[in-house]
Amino acid sequence: MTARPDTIAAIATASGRGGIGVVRVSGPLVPAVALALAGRIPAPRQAQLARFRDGNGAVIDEGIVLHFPAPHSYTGEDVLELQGHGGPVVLRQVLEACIAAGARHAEPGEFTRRAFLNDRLDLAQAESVADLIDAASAEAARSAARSLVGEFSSRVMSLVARLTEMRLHVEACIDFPEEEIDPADRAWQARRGEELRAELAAIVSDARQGAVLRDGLTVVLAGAPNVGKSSLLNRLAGEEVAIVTPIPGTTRDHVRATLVLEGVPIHLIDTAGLRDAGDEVERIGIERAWEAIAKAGAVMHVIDATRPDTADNPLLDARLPVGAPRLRVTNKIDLPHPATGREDRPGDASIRLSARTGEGVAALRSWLLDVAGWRPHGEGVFLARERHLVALAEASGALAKAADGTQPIELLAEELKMAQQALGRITGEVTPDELLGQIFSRFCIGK
Ligand SMILES: Nc1nc2c(ncn2[C@@H]2O[C@H](COP(=O)(O)OP(=O)(O)OP(=O)(O)O)[C@@H](O)[C@H]2O)c(=O)[nH]1
Ligand SMILES: [Mg+2]
Repeated sequence: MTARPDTIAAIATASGRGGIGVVRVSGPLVPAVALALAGRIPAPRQAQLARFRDGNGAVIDEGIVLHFPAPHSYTGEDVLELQGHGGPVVLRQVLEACIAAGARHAEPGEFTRRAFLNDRLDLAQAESVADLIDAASAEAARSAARSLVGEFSSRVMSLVARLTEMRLHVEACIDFPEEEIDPADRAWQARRGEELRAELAAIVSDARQGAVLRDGLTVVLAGAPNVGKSSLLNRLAGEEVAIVTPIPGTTRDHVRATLVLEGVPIHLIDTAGLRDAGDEVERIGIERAWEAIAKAGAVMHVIDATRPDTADNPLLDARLPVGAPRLRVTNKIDLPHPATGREDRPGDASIRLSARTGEGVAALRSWLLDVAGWRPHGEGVFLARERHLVALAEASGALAKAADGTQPIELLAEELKMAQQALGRITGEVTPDELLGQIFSRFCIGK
């Protein structure tokens, strides 16, 4: 037996003054609250004009009442909306009248938590409610809306369904000694494992872009001393955040600036020029530069067009985080420079610009937006969270082991189970014994 939930109430609109303001109430006492404030229980889902009264019968406001009986409401419980005038004092009085009628103040997120507990939303959808409200750009809002209507969840769940099917197949083979398992079965499993891995990789890529829309992208400016990293940072930031001098080794500590492009936060980190020499302070600065590079979401390798020797840095190539996009930025093209083209390399994104004149910087901004996952009319990107990425990575690690194809079938079964559990955490499902039921219903006959 679960305890009967209590009734919660809160001002649902933003604080401050506005044309209208809404107090929302959810729980079993909704009819009593409606009677106390509006003098009647409004017909379901019909806007009705009413005077809102406090406990002494004094009129607080006049507005619209809306009643959504359970379970067809946001929370799945009885819900009452009191839409009055949007002044902070009047809204507080309406809220206090609801409390006097038996409701209590809602905690942050409590309406949405109830929606999840009552299966109105899954976990990923519930999270996207907050993301939609917090969205800093139209693109982030669109991505959150896609998660809210369940696009992210349904892709995860369709993957879980296919994973379940594969698990059934594998579990059915487990009762047999290894040598008696039909090689065709093993081949089917290997194929299916590969398909699932590819689908998971596609989801990971969309989710990763979505996470960048939400949290921003960290981009490190790296390269030899004096190539113009700090000048480029200043140019992008639109202000003199970093010291610029003709002396190689000017920058030691990181200099940070956040740039907001189309609502997407880009966190830029300018670092010390990479070289062997230097005093103690510079050496520490360079060590820190390597640390920043190792953690970067993307790296700009800045090259001096007049000094082709700055184009090569095998160490930089080796120490880039795997999967982090890298851009070769050839700077100082306003100066006479040899036309070697050595700074460009096939397969690498590259841009030629001048931090001094600003030529080519627009192309750099579009590269940053592109790498951050911003699309003009973005399709398919989900506003994922770190938690989703961790779960997806875990599932993908387990599937990679499962797809190996050589391991004993018991281990394969175990890896698949782990992959499924990791994915189930995204939508908040807890379905441990569900699989057993399916096995019995589908495989117990004769096998
Ligand atoms: N002509 C020209 N000069 C530039 C350009 N960008 C930077 N410079 C000059 O190059 C010198 C070095 O610039 P910085 O921005 O300090 O270079 P850095 O890469 O940050 O150097 P360190 O911090 O020492 O690693 C300065 O004298 C700048 O004025 C450019 O696009 N054109
Ligand atoms: Mg510098």
